[in-house]
Amino acid sequence: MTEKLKKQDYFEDPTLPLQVHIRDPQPEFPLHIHGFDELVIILRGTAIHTVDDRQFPVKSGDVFVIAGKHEHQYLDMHGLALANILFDSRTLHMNQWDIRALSGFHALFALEPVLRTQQKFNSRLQLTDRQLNHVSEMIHDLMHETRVKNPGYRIMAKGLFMQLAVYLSRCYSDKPSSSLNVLPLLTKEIAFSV
Ligand code: RM4
Ligand code: NI
Repeated sequence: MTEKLKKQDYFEDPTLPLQVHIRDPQPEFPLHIHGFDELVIILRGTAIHTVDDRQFPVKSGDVFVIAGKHEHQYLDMHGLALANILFDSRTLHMNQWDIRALSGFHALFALEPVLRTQQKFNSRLQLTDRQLNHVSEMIHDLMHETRVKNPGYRIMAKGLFMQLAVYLSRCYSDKPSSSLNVLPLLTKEIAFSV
């Protein structure tokens, strides 16, 4: 049976549905599913990412979301380091205000995780070096906020996470679409209709 990772084992603060883990390096870890979702930013190195029996090469700058129920594992890792932002989409209520109008948001957080096997991962987001540096700073700020726990840290952490989500969604919307990737077209329709 594939192991299911539990929220209580991976979230340090039960009152905050967000947790940043920097895996540098990412250790060997068995195939698993989660009771939460993961936003993964590959910081360095390469690996083969197994998701639901399909294999995708991943490398520095790749960004993707693993919804809890999908089983995954990193194999053949070469210097792999990643930021793993665990979040609980049921309690975070990300789908608010004008983030819904961003086609990249629907692509990254809703459609790509489901359609990735058909799209053969061509639909993933790949950050430029400049974007990856900026994202690393944002992750650092988010991690600091969740650790130091100054008054208001929860709303600040959610604000920083949403800022990161919007930034990544904009990067996704800006990325040139390839003929193999129909997601940008599909998500423009969705963003237009909400
Ligand atoms: C592991 C690996 C998994 C993640 C857990 C929380 O090291 O990155 O993908 O689900 O951490
Ligand atoms: Ni995982």
